Amino acid sequence: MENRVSVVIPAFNEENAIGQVLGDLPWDLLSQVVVVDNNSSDKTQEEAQKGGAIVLKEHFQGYGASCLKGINYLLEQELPPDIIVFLDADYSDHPNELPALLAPILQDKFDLVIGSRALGNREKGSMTFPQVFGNWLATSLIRFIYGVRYTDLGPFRAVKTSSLVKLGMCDLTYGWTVEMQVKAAKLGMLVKDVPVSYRQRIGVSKISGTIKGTLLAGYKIITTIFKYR
Ligand SMILES: Nc1nc2c(ncn2[C@@H]2O[C@H](COP(=O)(O)OP(=O)(O)O)[C@@H](O)[C@H]2O)c(=O)[nH]1
Ligand SMILES: [Mg+2]
Repeated sequence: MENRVSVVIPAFNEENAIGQVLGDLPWDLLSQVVVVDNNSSDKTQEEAQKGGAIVLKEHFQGYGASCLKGINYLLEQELPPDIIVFLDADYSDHPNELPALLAPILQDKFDLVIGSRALGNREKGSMTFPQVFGNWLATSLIRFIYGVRYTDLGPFRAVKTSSLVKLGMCDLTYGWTVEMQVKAAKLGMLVKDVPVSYRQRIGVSKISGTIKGTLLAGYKIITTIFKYR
């Protein structure tokens, strides 16, 4: 397999973080880096352009909608990537750990590799208690219902493009990450968790840092697990 790798980064008001995320990516391994700006009211778009990314705009407010926008753009290219990597725009993930996510796909033919914060080094305060508990609950339910062991629903992940297309992703908001994992489990794809580091974000959290975001995300994640069983 050739290894053209592209990156999709959904971003909503991350002007102080996105430049650092882009700066730490291993660009020599990548063909295209796409930042999907989701109605940011700050300078996210300008900072992403300065950092060398292709910037797309998604008007429907949602994490999944933004990821889908990035995927569709990459699929329309003359030479679409073989692998697509997703990560967050808040500098919580460590972009220089990207090669560890690629290795299982390149060497061992895995379809989907999840960067697991549960297996890796988590900076104190980088995840809230509901987030840690929610990930444990969600991964336990997935193990029980689908028989596949995941340790996290983390945002930093790599997937073979051909497998991603087979998943037919459709969640437009918070169910995005778990939808990918349960569909991969259901289809019997080869999936693997690898440890990744996680640190306190730059700027303010829009999801886990708010009660509304936590409740909406938790509800969406649990209902998504049951939806595809
Ligand atoms: N596209 C898009 N991205 C979002 C939205 N809300 C948050 N994000 C991005 O999703 C990532 C995770 O959001 P964050 O606020 O850090 O949530 P947390 O990690 O759960 O605390 C960050 O890169 C955000 O910029 C949204 O409505 N649309
Ligand atoms: Mg975050």
